[in-house]
Amino acid sequence: MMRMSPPRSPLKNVPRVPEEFATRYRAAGYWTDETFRTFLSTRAARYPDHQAVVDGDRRFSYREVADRADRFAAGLLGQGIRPGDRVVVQLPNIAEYVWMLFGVFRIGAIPVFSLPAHRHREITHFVEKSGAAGYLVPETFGGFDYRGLAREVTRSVDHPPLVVVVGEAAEFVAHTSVDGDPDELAAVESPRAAPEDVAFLQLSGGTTGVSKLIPRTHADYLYSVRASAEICGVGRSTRMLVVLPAAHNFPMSSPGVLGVLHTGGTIVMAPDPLASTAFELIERERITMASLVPPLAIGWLNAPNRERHDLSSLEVLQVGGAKFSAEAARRVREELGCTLQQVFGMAEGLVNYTRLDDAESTIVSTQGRPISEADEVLVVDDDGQPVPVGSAGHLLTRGPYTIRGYYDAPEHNSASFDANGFYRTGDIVRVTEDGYIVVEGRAKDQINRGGEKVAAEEVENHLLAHHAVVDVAVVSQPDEYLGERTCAFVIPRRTDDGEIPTAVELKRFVRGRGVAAYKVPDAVVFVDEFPVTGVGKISKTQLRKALEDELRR
Ligand code: OOB
Repeated sequence: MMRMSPPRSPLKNVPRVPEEFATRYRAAGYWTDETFRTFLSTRAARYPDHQAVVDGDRRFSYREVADRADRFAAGLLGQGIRPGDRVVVQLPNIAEYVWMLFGVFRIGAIPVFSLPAHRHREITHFVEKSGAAGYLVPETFGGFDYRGLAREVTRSVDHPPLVVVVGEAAEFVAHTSVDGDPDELAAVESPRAAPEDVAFLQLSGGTTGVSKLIPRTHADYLYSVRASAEICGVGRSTRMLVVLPAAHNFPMSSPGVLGVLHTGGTIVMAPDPLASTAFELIERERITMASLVPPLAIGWLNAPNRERHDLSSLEVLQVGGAKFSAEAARRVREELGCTLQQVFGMAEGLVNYTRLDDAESTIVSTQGRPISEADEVLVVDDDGQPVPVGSAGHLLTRGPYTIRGYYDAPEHNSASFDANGFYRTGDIVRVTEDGYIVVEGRAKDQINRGGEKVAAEEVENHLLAHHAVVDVAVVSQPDEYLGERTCAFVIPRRTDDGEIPTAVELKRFVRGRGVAAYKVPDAVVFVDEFPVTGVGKISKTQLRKALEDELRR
């Protein structure tokens, strides 16, 4: 099939770390010359026969994974993907994820990460915004046809990317392979891989209509990977179960897939997030470590069949992405017999961990402290003034692996970063005397649905597109299982005979717009008007309070 290549252009408007800081980060050894281009091949040289990836009955050594990455890289080149091209990666937790990702890195192309839950609307945005030349999808996964999605995406963009479907990939590699023609790969080694260049674009949880893309560099990200691996004690004997979507920042690098591969350990892909699946894998694969969002951790704690499995190999359970209650946190050591590690991080950079040897009281009641002594943390009031130690305020941060701005979003950046380059996280925290962070709440207009972030504005825009919606405000509502769920307050337009749409109809409408299922509002409440603030803006605080009062009743 003929394919129109997108006009090739380098990434534009990538905010950079000022040279003064870069010099400091290099001098301190945070930033090194390593890049993702050679990351896998150096590990393969160091641990050739060690098991790198397990996926069901399939087991791959470091050498095998690196060889497949090279062949895939050559295949991509053969199909016209070039250094600097963006490639949207939408793969589930399968072994192919690892070598396809490193195949993209190998030729100096730039992955754009997306989640298996994303649909037409989101993927189209990522392809267009990044100017992607490639798009990697599974054939089907979890009963969903990604080939159909890819067809829809290619039809709606001006410059359709090359679609690579896993499952067809074997054939794809075979007929484009450079087995016996390594020159093709060698040719792209020549442009120097610059460690301070953008390595990939990661997704932000988002607070606006569409997700912003986060430009992470080789140097900044690899620093967070190395330091995380050390803090979390991973090494050759680590066997990590990957339950959360592998492309999310937490399972990717905190210390995640990359931290484990960095140190020669083994990653085991979980095909689904069910507790029963995880328990079987922990027992069979002698898993030592896993990372979960709070609802999944609570699911493990409450699973009726847990006693039937031998979970004794499990040493560390990481929980993060959303607030883990102290009550649930306390149960981890008592009931699962392993050490809990709380992880409070963000794709924009800053990651905090409780340390494995912290006192149990610190582990259960805080969200940890920053990775690096060079992470700068500010807690300020609404006027930007620092609050006294121990008081709650807005968390701002700057450091060797925190971005200075989103990709190509100058306006958004001027609101999200202060004049000194500090990132406004939108989180309300307090910092204890000994430097541990406790997350108290959130100022950003986002719903944290069990770790999945939903930008209120994005859902509001979808609802506003419905002819019978006059106005809408999306807020969080406390939920026993998810922590928070989404509730849309809607002012409906009545038809001539006084009819208004139903909640089911509006939910179906949002889903029909081609968005990830987790963005469909959990509840829809029809109202005649919204409460307003003193200056006449919709008061989301009052709406949230109304929901809480209702729940209490
Ligand atoms: C992780 O990354 P994102 O980018 O999906 O979300 C970041 C936001 C934070 O700003 C905060 O609002 C929330 O998620 N969050 C937590 C939390 N961990 C993240 N809120 C309360 N307690 C926690 N432990 O979610 C992420 C990235 C790397 C490692 C871990 C999580």
